[in-house]
Amino acid sequence: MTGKLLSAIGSLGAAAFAFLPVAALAQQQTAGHPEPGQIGLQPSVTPIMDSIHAFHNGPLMITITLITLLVLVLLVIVIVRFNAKSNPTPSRTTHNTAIEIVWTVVPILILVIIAIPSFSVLSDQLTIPDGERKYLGSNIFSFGEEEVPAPSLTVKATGQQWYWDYEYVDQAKTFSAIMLNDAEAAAKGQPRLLAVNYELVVPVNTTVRMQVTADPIGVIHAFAVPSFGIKIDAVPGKLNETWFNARETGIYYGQCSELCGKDHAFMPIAVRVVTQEQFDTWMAAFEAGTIDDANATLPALS
Ligand SMILES: [Cu+2]
Repeated sequence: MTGKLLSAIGSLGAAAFAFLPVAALAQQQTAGHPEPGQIGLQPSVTPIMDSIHAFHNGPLMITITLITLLVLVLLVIVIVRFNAKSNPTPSRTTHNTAIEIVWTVVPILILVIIAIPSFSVLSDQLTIPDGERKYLGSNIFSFGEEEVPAPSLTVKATGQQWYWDYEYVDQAKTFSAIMLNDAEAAAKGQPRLLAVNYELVVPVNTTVRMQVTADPIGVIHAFAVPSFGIKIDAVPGKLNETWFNARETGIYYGQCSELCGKDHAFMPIAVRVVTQEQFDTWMAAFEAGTIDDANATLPALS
């Protein structure tokens, strides 16, 4: 008896936990990396991540909440009305055509309703802006209302075992980004397991065409930066493309998001968004010298 009571309390507790994310939606973070105790998504600085926030906090959260409530109510009814004591002679029903149709059709309808904004966001992510096409932004049920300029910078990221190579394609400048150890990251004032020796530097409010591939004799990786709403596979021999346009300066971190081998967890992505003037100075110094010369033109991080 006590066991039954405990498991009933456990079910209620689990149901209550399911609603915690709703309470967390209000919280706002500014860092471009995960923070201790964080529950919600990382804050957005691009139109695509605006769409993902709106999709997650809107249709998805409402659907999940309603389904969880329905299942909770059904469970409580079963516990109260159909336990061995209050229902000693169970029904022998095996089929009920009406309810079987309902529990097949309703989930299909729910999936179709979720799929419409989901596919629209996916199409936005994978269509490089041409200056004409309008993007959803935070209004995922619009037919596109946000204008995005065509890309004026092309960056290629190549997944290596286990770090990232970057190339400014039009400037023909390349560098490798290697993760810093804990002491080096702390000295730089950057988060451990995310800080790298050289960040990818891009200008703010600029559409960046992001080309992603992997070492031809290597393995599959994935290039992901949560604050930008970017996640795309890095496949040997294939050039995948996505884009971002960050509206705030700062450092935004991501990680390889495809299990790729022993150091999969240790090939972080760090993108430093700077002003256009800072970027121009940085790129001029890079073209004239080394990446160290270029980074010397930027304010120190720590
Ligand atoms: Cu990887």
